[in-house]
Amino acid sequence: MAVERTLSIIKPDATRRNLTGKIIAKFEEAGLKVVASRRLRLSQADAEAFYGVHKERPFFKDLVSFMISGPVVVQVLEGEGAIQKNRDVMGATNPANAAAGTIRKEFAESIEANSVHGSDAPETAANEIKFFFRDLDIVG
Ligand code: IDP
Ligand code: MG
Repeated sequence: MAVERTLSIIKPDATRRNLTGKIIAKFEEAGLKVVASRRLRLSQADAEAFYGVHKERPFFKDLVSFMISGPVVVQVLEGEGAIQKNRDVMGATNPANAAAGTIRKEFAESIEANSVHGSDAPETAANEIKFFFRDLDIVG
């Protein structure tokens, strides 16, 4: 399988509970390598643009409010099949449905405050990485 890059976001519910290191350890244990990392606070415009694909969904407004409620850690993860591997480590969107050992099963508070974001396909991964990082900021 090819080496890929994917975008991860450690969400405000997780930074608030000081879980950044525990979550990064899960990525590293799965064979994913952090090749770029930055802590920041999203503006409302940033969050609306990033989640633009969901703007017609009933949860959009709440999701944006949640994502700007505290700092996030945006990261590029690299590895064999990184996009799917990251999704596997994250677990299902709703922690009630997430498999044992996944980040969302262990750490998520709710279907909204579910601790991590991960790109879902090669094209979204490329676009989401570009949203936060310049090529120069990514060092494999
Ligand atoms: P994903 O993060 O597992 O890819 P998406 O369907 O892309 O899930 O949804 C994006 C984010 O929107 C979720 O991670 C979660 O924070 C939030 N979300 C998704 N579905 C719901 C819902 O039914 N209620 C509240 N928030 C939701
Ligand atoms: Mg998604």
